[in-house]
Amino acid sequence: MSTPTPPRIVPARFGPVGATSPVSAPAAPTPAAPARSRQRGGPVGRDLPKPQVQLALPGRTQIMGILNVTPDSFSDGGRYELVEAALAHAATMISHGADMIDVGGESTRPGAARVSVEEEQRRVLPIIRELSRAGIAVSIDTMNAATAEAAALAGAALINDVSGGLADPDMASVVIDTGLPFVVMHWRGHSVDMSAAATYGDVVLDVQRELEQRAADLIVRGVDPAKLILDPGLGFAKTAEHNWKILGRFENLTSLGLPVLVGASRKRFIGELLAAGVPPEGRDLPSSIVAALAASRGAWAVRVHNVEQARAALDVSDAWRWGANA
Ligand code: PMM
Repeated sequence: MSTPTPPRIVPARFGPVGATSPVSAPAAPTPAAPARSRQRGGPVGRDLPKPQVQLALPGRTQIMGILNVTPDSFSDGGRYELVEAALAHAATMISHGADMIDVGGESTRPGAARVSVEEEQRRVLPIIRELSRAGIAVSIDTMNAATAEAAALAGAALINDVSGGLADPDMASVVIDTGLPFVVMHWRGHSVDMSAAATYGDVVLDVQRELEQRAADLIVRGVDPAKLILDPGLGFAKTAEHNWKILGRFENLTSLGLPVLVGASRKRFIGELLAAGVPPEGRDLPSSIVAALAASRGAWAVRVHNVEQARAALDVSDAWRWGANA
């Protein structure tokens, strides 16, 4: 007779770490069951209610799985160009515990050239349509207001703009009109020339101040503050030293009172910790450790390539926090 496996202790719900966010007010909806417990047969299926993104901080850091539909992405370039392959990869990330899938059609790697809005939409819209039809929360990674708007119509649940609305003057209106949550990333210019903008006094205070200013500008334009998410933009006009300083003083970001998203996965500054010649996948373990550390300091979500590993790392961090609050 086989012995039943004891249930895993999964902290269901506990208080947020660090500053209380205005979007984590009691009225916030109860967080959904962890995505890993949702069994899905695949992204193509029956229509489900329009998926939404949880902005509350339930003490469980969420995972944004990266789906770059770009031929030149440094980490998975060219492999997921076909819609079917992209959908299959998204389904795998969901089964591994992703809470949402971040779909991007334009590479923002250092030095990358821009693609046309038409090409960007050709890459991302069919995927967004299929994923959201299947009830999967999709984030659209774009700097173009027209793409954000089209993605919202296709079912996207969040707009992730690495320029925080600076690249396209129409982005704020789209955010207001769609009512979707909006990621405001710290940004100082397009990829081709961003390394020249990596000059700071105190990088932590400068990034904090510039993000705060960006959020204030959007709020003045009419964006609902409860829809804003901040992101330090690791690697965007930042050296490895800048990135580590920002992570090391993470409370400067959470103290602004908005959810914070962290995108460290497989970035160059992670690779610099490793021996020369290690492939992008070799960056997953250190990336997952960064994810767990960011979670332990109150990150709302992490943007990652290897969802399975990040989920395990976050489970440890979440359980640790649960233990501290039990
Ligand atoms: N990084 C990249 C693309 N999109 N979005 C947010 N919000 N934060 C990031 O750090 C971020 C992003 C570039 O990384 P990739 O080429 O691995 O997607």
